[in-house]
Amino acid sequence: MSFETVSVIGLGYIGLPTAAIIASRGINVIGVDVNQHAVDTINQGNIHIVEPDLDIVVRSVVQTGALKATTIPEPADAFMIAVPTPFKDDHQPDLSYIEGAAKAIATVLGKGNLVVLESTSPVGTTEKLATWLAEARPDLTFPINGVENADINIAYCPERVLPGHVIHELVSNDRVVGGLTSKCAKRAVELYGIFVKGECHVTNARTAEMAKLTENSFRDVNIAFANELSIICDTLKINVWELIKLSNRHPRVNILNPGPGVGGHCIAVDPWFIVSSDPENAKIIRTAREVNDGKPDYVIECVKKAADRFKAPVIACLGLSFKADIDDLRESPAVAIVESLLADNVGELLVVEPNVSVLPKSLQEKVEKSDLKEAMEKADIMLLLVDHKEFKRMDRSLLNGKVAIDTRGCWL
Ligand code: SAJ
Repeated sequence: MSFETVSVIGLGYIGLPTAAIIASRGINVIGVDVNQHAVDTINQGNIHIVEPDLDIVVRSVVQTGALKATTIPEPADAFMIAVPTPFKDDHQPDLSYIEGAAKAIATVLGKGNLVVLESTSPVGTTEKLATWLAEARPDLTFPINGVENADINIAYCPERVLPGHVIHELVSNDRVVGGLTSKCAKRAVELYGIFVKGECHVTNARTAEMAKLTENSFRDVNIAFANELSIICDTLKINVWELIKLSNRHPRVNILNPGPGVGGHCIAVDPWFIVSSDPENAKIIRTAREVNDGKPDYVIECVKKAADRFKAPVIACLGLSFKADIDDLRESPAVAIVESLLADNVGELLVVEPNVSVLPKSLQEKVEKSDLKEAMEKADIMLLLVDHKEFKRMDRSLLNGKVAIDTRGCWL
């Protein structure tokens, strides 16, 4: 049976591109989001997030009528859930958005439907999703407690796309598809066959959930290794960037880059889902999180030491986003560092961020946004926080006579 109508629940950084790509393959797509502004923006053919080329795809599928956004779920052949899974204050996962999505779609579920969870989730969440749906719809059968041929198929298929490359990676990346039964997985592979050119690797839901957490934790641990090395190298007066470059010439060594800390809504969050599942045994994964979360404090101390050398230090903070050449400030270590320098009155701050038009609220009243030229002229200390292209290609001779603190290894 083919999929005539697909519904995507959650129209954010993952859901909207997924909905638009599926619609571009001639499928009728209903996008659902609780945010009325997002729904209205999309229905006008526009987008409420920043992602290269997404606007073109959305505009075209809205114009042809293939994609429609709404706040109220409607019946469909398949439902893909792409809602946020943040953590709470104690690093415990917050599954309330998934539970909310389950309750919303339960009302319109019909026999033969497929439900796929894409949100990054702790192991066991797909089983919970099945239970929430079953509680809401006692008239249907679900693939739980060994039921093989249930009315509803349920699978987990984590998103894996890199922000900034989403449109390309959505199609080209391999996918891991974990079914609650093998029939569920088979049906999900058919769904992804509509738009994925990469391979779909089939497993069970728990393994697929863990695969996603493992991928991001692997990256976090590797970055923590690099961040720890960067601090040790400062003590030993060694250039960590040169060291890593040389070490990576070994055929089996591939160390990632140190930085001011790890940001974004994925790598800095997902490892905690493993820690919360097995706190006693998740030692390296927890320590990596702590090392990366501690790096901003180390950078702040370095700036304070440098500032002590000046009577009235002027500090240019270059970059605010969580990584290069994007406008996303979520969980950004650069923002945390600037906030802390401001709170501690370390000096006069000049903040340069070419990718945003206004500074975040936490900074707005305390500091003006500067441009690079002005910052270069006035600053005693140049603090590079994000490796944006504008900073990488800047004339190094302009740094002469200034203290340069380069957290990204751009000005070697
Ligand atoms: N970072 C470093 N050093 C590095 C690489 C990254 O300090 O060598 C920092 C970045 O500056 C940033 C943070 O880590 O602050 C995260 O950036 P990222 O580029 O590593 O990852 P994300 O969060 O943009 O996307 C990741 C990707 N996961 C992996 O590469 C394993 C992406 O494929 C996932 O889909 C995404 O998480 C997600 O949504 O989970």
